[in-house]
Amino acid sequence: STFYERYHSLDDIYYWINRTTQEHPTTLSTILIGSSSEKRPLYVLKLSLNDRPNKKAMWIDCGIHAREWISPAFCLWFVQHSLSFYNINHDITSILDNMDVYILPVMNPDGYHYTWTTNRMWRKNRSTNKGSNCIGVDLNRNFDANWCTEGASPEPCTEIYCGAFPESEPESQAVADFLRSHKDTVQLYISIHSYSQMLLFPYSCTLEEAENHSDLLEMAGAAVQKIRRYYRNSYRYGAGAKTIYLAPGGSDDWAYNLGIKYSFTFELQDRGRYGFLLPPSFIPQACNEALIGVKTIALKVIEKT
Ligand code: 0X9
Ligand code: ZN
Repeated sequence: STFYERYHSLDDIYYWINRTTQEHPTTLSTILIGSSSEKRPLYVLKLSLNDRPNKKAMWIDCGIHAREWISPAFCLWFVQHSLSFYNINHDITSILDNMDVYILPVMNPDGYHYTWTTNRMWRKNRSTNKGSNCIGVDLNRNFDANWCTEGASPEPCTEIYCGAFPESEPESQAVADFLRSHKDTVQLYISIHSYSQMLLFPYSCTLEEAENHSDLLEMAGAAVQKIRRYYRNSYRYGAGAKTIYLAPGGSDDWAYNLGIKYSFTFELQDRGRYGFLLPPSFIPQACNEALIGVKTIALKVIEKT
């Protein structure tokens, strides 16, 4: 199997970021956006194939949740696909002609490392909590979107602990700071998770409909239909709160409220047979499904704007 058909340790991913940036100095650059609570660097890759005035951008983050290994695997897959198929594949070419892409391969490096060394099923980051012996905050409950209301927990020992206050964690703060400072160019926000095969959009933090709900629904529907046609695999789609559960403090809702009106969360394979322990042999199809979904949505954003 190739490099992209395997899961990689955090050190391997850091090495890959370094080497891939060096091999593509004109198109790929590394931006240090902050560091984790255990002081690991948070690197964003910027894919920029040309210099157009007023060029827009999209953001993709992977690895918010430590145990969802298919997620960082997708970010690497996406970069590799972009570098290999620009000017070969029509869709990726038009996307990269019109947009820069910011990719955060591992938002939660401490948790990811911990799943490789100590506890494969760890979800949260690895920060210590004042007044508790329990470790970690759920980074996808730590953003400032109806923070710590129903669907999150103020109890540090739970898997959905929201943290002491919004953006209390260096990982969520680094992402929020970066997006705040790039909100005039970033038109599309995508967050990659697993598992359950869903394509979600705002809101997850309230049962209310987003202002452009019908747009988001149509885009998600088109993406899911393409995945079904090409790979014979089905994904459910809809507003998060009504499709899975109420879950406040998520990055997608926060990015949406910041003004990034196209905001999606993918839940990749599978539907529960292997769950987070998805075997490496499933990586190619799982990533290609997400790739076709991301492309469909990105092309629609370009069309609309
Ligand atoms: O609960 C989550 O954070 C995500 N599901 S997961 O099984 N990967 O943990 C869903 C996130 C949907 N979006 C928001 N809740 N904002
Ligand atoms: Zn997740």
